[in-house]
Amino acid sequence: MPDLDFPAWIRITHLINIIFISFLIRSGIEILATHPKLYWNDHSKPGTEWARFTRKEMPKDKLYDTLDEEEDYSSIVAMPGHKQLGLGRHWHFFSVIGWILCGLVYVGLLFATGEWRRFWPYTWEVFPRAFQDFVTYLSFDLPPLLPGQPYNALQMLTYGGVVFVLAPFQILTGAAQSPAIEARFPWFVQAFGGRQWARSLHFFGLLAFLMFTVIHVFMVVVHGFGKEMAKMIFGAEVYPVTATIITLATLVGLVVLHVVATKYTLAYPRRTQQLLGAVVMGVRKLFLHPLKSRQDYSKADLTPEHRVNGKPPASDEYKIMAAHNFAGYRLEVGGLVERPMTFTLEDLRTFPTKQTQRVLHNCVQGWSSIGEWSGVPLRQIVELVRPLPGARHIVFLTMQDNSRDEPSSPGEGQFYETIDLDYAYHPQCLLAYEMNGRPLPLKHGAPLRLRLETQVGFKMAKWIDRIEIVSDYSQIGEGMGGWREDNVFYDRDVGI
Ligand SMILES: Nc1nc2c(c(=O)[nH]1)N[C@H]1C(S)=C(S)[C@@H](COP(=O)(O)O)O[C@H]1N2
Ligand SMILES: [Mo]
Repeated sequence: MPDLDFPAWIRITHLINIIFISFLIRSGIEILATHPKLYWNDHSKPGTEWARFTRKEMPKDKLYDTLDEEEDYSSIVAMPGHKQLGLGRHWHFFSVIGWILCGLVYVGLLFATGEWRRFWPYTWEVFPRAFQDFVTYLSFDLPPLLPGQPYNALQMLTYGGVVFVLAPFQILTGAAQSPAIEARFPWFVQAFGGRQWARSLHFFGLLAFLMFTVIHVFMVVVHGFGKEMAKMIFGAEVYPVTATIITLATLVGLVVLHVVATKYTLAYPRRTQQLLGAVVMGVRKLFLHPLKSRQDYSKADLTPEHRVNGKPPASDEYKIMAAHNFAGYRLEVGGLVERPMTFTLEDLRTFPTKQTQRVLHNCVQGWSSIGEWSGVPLRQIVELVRPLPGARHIVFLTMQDNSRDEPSSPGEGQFYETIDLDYAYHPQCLLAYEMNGRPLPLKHGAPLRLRLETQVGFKMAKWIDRIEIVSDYSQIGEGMGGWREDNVFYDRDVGI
């Protein structure tokens, strides 16, 4: 058996890994900031969080939404910081794609070259040895390497654990937070104990990575900084002084990269959204877009107080219509269709098919709730109006004007969202007029809202008054495909 060493590909992937991991950590903290509370229950019931990273107290006596709970974290810990969830998500998903690719190359080469044996506890002896090594470190001594191995027993188990346990764990708990994956494979999220368990466990994964990094760097210093860095840079214990200089220069480079990326992101949010979005969108279209929802939670699973996001329309017109149980409501469906149509709420309620679904709702901010929604499958409306050739997207225009209804929000104007036309043919894509067996409450979107269970919550427009089928959305609003995409730089096809 040849002695294991530090070939160039191990050294290079190690460096690339540091770059992506550091962006994953900061952007992950940005995502946490938008709902800085962790739960062990899928209802995300206010007050039941087991951890909170905010001092804000929410009012008990008036309607607030979860955007009011968002925290503004500094750019020093969060990427990019300052309540930029959309941009933080772009960085998180962009980095995770890079990180997984780098990890696949690394693991592939480990197995192709036999270097995987550096992590394989080839005898049971390794476990008691690792404990001895631990005691040795505690007595300020350095444990011996395993024979023919680059590591001592404790290093072997720790590094092996990070590569083969912690990294996959973090990928799986991340995937378990994707509405598309949860909707298609409900057992998968349940295997983790539910959506909020997955989120909490993902947070523990973050802590584990942070702890590992701190101890790892500390141990490199204990073992002899120059010598250890030489192994990471040159693959052998040579030129410790040069290695130290290169390391320090690399660290400065890493900090500069973070500072430049952060400043660029905050200065050019639209460019960042477009650049990173182009990469992330391709991957999501490939893996998440085709997944179809198959959820069927039980009545007992329903959330007693489904959480809320977005403030109801405050116009007199809406209030009067609501006071009359929406008798005057008209849903217009038009655009690039053969037969534009108008529906009253009564038309929708007496539609031949009424579909009911009990499903998990995932807000982009991280909270979840389980609700029962009933209404007309969107497919049926689309089939009635008959899209013309070239029709590709559906636009949902709502009665909510954010300049008026949510003046504290960073954007203005009418709330709208667009989805790809093929989503209308997904099994649990619904125009809902009922929730939990009752007419849709005002705060949940009365009289009509969209349910598209493989997507994050913000796509599911509430208070819909017009549906338009179009070939292209670039002329609508800022052209990014929705109010949140336009104003807070979210991504458009959000299966995660
Ligand atoms: N018109 C409109 N629809 C909207 C929103 C909004 O602000 N305005 N918020 C979205 C977001 S971010 C979420 S999470 C869901 C919340 O749905 P719920 O309040 O019924 O839980 O509605 C979505 N639909
Ligand atoms: Mo949301």
